[in-house]
Amino acid sequence: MGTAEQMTDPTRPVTQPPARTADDEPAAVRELKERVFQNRGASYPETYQPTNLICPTKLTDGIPSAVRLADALINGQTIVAVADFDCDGATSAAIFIRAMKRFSDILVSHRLPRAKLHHVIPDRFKYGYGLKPRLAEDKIKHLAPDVIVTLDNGISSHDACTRINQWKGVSAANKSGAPHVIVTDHHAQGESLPLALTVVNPNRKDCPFPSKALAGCGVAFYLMILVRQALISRLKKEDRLTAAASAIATVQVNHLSDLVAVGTIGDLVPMDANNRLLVKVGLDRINKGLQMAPRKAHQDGYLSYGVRALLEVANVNYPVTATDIAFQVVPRINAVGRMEAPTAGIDCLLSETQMIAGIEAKRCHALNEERKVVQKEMQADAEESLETLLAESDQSEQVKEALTTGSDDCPMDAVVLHNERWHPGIVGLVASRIKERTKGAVICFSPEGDPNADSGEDNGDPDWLKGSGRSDNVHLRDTLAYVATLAPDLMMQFGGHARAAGLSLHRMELNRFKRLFDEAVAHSLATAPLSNPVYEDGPLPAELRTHALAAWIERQPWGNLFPEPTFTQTFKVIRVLPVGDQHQKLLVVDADENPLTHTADNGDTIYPVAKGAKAIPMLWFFSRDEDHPETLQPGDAIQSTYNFTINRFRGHNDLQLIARKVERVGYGQ
Ligand SMILES: [Mn+2]
Repeated sequence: MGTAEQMTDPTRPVTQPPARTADDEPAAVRELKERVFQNRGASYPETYQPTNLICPTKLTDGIPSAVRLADALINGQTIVAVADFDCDGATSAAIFIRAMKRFSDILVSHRLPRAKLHHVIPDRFKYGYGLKPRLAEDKIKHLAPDVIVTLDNGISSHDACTRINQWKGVSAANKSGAPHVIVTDHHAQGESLPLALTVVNPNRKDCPFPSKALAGCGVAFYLMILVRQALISRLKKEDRLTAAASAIATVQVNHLSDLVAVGTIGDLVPMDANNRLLVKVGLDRINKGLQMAPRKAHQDGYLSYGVRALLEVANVNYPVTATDIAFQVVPRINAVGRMEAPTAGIDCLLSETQMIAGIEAKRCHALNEERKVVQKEMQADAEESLETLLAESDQSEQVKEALTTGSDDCPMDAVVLHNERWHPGIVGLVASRIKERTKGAVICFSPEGDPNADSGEDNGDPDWLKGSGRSDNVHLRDTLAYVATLAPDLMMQFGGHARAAGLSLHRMELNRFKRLFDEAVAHSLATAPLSNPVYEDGPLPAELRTHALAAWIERQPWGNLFPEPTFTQTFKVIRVLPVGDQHQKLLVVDADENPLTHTADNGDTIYPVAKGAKAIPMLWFFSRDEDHPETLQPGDAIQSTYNFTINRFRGHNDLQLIARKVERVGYGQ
């Protein structure tokens, strides 16, 4: 179905030829796009020019950090990067290592000494998250670093920084003998900053950087822009090194945009204007790279071997969308840390050959399959616990009714769950699922160590619980900070941001924590509740359902707080086909929003088919089960909220609606 066919569509209402804008876009299409962007606090059109990127020099401590790293590169010093294994941490590390290695290779080719670059990824079960004193002693000290750089972590590494500052004779380059620590992070700071050489973080209290939504990988990317600049100005000052300066100037940091897009989408940071720009540039480069030979795409900085291999194992084809990245690539990287092989994701993203990338991507894929099985069991446990908790609690009648009728909605402001069998790598996902039902703040605790680990293995302290929380109603980190002011001795540590946080707690304190958490959530709800904007984009008239519009939707940088458009309107169901055991495919045709004034014999409201109506398939996932094999009949009128997409399958490109919500409203005629 091409545009030509739509232009001559006889069912299309006869109107004035649509006014054309300067961009040769029909006014109705432009108005629709403007409405979608406006609903998300943006204005259409957006220009995704690199010059619109917020200036890197606005990051407090950005320049001194870059100068120190440039110095380390030029003098062949030892640099150790410390990251986490989640998607943001892994992409941050890959951005840092790949850019620094590129700079270093150029310097070496100009007869400067080679800097030593290492990366350290803590095993979550042994060392917890981020730079910790024990990790520093066990895994970093023996590398004799001159500079330690934290990526996507470090803002709460006070103890580790203090410990590292006391080291003697570790760094030959630094006068004190202790390595310099450069913290790069995006998580909110606590009362004070760690005692590091520099702290680059848009969320440190004194940082004027206007976007607070930058992910860890965004901070790493910005730092690399500054390091490039610092190297150029430093090398230019010495006559014998001006050629090296020119060579460094040819390095384009935006060649790492594929990693920035993956990390930014993966960390679920709000898609503000700056993040949209970063993601859009990355997506465009990924798609351009997909149409090039893998080697050329990797070398020219369009699509790295690692990201390509992850797309391949996930069966994602051109064009790659932000949704594909979020649901296909990110979980495969995240699965790795959760399933105890923390470096597979980073190894994949750092691959310099297609073969290694393929092997590592397959490991990520296999671990993700394993993760799905474990998660399913844990979710069943968590939901059972939730129901017991609800049944025992003195909740409102409304909640009890929701529970007894098996409805998904069980509104609760604060829920704390604990299960000895839960796996510490997955409690966050469980908390997420419970939060979808309660719409409040949820914290799930598991033992700190992996319950399935071999005994005798060093595996967390059995007296401590690891908690992971998600929230829709209050700022979770601030709420935990309030708990800490009520009971300063309670939590060993906590951190996070508005909608997600982690903490560790002695198991004896669980009941006390529950009580204080309830109190803190009530306090936050009264003083600073979080809002959850609802994005509704109204109806999508039949004449606007074109391939061009669907393709435009595919290319936009959708994400957290900037979701893909959802349209709502009334349809008549023409056909209902089961798909697999759980899904259905409907064929629907536009119905009039206004029902007829008379009703059917059985009292059903009757909706006439709309003028200019068109039939279109609608896929409705997870709409059937054993108890409800058929939920709709041909002839039914439904009100549906849906996304508008292109189904690309075996060379066919067919327009298709993906149902998000379907409600039978009557009969279609
Ligand atoms: Mn992060």
